Amino acid sequence: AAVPKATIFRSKLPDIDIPSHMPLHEYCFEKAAELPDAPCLIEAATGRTYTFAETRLLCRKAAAALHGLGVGHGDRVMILLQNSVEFAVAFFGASFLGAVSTAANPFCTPQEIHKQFVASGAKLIVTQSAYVDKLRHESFPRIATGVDSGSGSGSGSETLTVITVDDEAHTPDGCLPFWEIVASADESAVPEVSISPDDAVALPYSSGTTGLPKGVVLTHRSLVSSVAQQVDGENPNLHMRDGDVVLCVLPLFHIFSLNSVLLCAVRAGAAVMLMPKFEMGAMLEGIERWRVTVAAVVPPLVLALAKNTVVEKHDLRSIRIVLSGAAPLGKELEDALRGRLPQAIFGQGYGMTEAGPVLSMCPAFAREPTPAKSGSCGTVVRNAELKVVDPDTGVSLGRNLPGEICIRGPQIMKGYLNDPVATAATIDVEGWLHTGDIGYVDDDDEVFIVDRVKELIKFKGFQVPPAELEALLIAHPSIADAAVVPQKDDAAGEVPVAFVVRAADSEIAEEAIKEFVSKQVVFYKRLHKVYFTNAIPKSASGKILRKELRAKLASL
Ligand code: AYL
Repeated sequence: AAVPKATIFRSKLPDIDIPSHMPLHEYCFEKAAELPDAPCLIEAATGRTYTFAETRLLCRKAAAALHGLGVGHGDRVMILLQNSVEFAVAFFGASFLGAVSTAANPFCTPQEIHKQFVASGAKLIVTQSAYVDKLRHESFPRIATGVDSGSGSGSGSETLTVITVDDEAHTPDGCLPFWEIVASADESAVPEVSISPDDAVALPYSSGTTGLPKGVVLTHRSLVSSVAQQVDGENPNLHMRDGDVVLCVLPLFHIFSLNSVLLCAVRAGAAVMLMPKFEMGAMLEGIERWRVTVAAVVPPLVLALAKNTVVEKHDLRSIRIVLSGAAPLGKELEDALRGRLPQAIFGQGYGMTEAGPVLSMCPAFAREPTPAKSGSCGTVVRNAELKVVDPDTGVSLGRNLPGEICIRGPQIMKGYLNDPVATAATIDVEGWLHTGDIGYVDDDDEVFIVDRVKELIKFKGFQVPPAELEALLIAHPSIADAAVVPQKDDAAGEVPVAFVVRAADSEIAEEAIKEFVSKQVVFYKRLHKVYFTNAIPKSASGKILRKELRAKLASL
């Protein structure tokens, strides 16, 4: 019998030419030549501002400095920083060399950072002095001293090269001062590297649809394509331009902010207003002071903006676009924010690290906007194909029928680092990436996400991989078996909770288990509740039946 043809959804915007032959830094800084004196990076708190010409020069100097430390084409650099000028400079600096940035949350525990450090094969770490103690944990190689640091020692050798971005006076023992090595570097010493579009440039970690966090190989082609799909063309889907000021309060170590804020803004010639962390008062002051025009947010931030009364004390009328993404957002909240910021266009983007990351974007953000409904995640980006399949049979579904969302296009990841099995389970032989999200496309081509079939738990947009917590739990001698599932939460969207089977004769208490986990993980992975049970429901092949546990939770 003939295979029925798949229903493929495309953008209403025409395809564009994507310059995917260009390395990411060249592509992003293309406008810099036209706008040398326009602001590129603004540090909100201090007002320290770098123009496009200054930013590009700093990035090239950083590239020269990294090169002097032995970083070359294909090498990995770990960035362990809050949002800062230095984050952007280190990222682009590595790109100039054909090197790859792997960024991690500096609030992670030493064990968590170490796992990513080892898995990524990072050659050096750029961080703040406040986090250096984490790198002195026994699992890491000894931090190189000033004498043996410049030798280009790789991750296989016994010493670790650490660059700290703080004032020289505060450079911790053995670490290299970022600004000193960047200032003294000669930008003309950046080697000529021939970068292929298929070379990696970013290596974020994500657990995808199952299991532990894995390195997501995003190439120059992936990120150039994804940024182009958003901000390029005569009628860009996400209209940003010079004169815009883009709020960068979401962490750059997460792909949402890295891609849709930093990379898109630089490409479009807009300024990036950097804030090291989310603090309501400081954020509102920053928006007011720097006349922010585009704000990228996550649902908990939408909640704060919609409900917090201090918002009324600030003039936020400069904002023309509010982009929410990374987690589901209810229609009520969306409408509440619209009431607060009536002049702004409010909409969502839907992304997944592995997908490059953006799958769909609100069409009302376009230069020639078309309306979008409350609660929708917008329409599929241009130069890409989206389909919805029955999660059990794989059969393609038509409009208004919920199923697993799949995406195909030049923007998706090359694969997981050193993990062909996980890659093949996510990207099929026809090139479709399976998201593990359940959604449908309506009569107006708008994408609605209704559920998630993958294990992933999202706490305020942060990834909480259940498999990671389960591995920790079953390592405890008093625990025989465990499963971690999401529980709905008003403030965080979802929180991780555990079902635990105590070991024979053990009477371990809920608090002890929570504490045991808390000590080993970053704050958003902490367990909010432990339910003791006699057995974890599993399939014949041993897979945890998470659906059953979620149902059990709902009935508790
Ligand atoms: P990861 N609505 C519902 N769920 C969402 C949405 C949304 N708008 N966006 C992301 N998710 C969920 O890898 C969904 O389950 O990347 C998805 O598979 O940390 C998962 O989060 C992926 O989580 C943008 C807009 C990037 C969004 C993003 C999301 C990056 C999150 C760029 O412009």
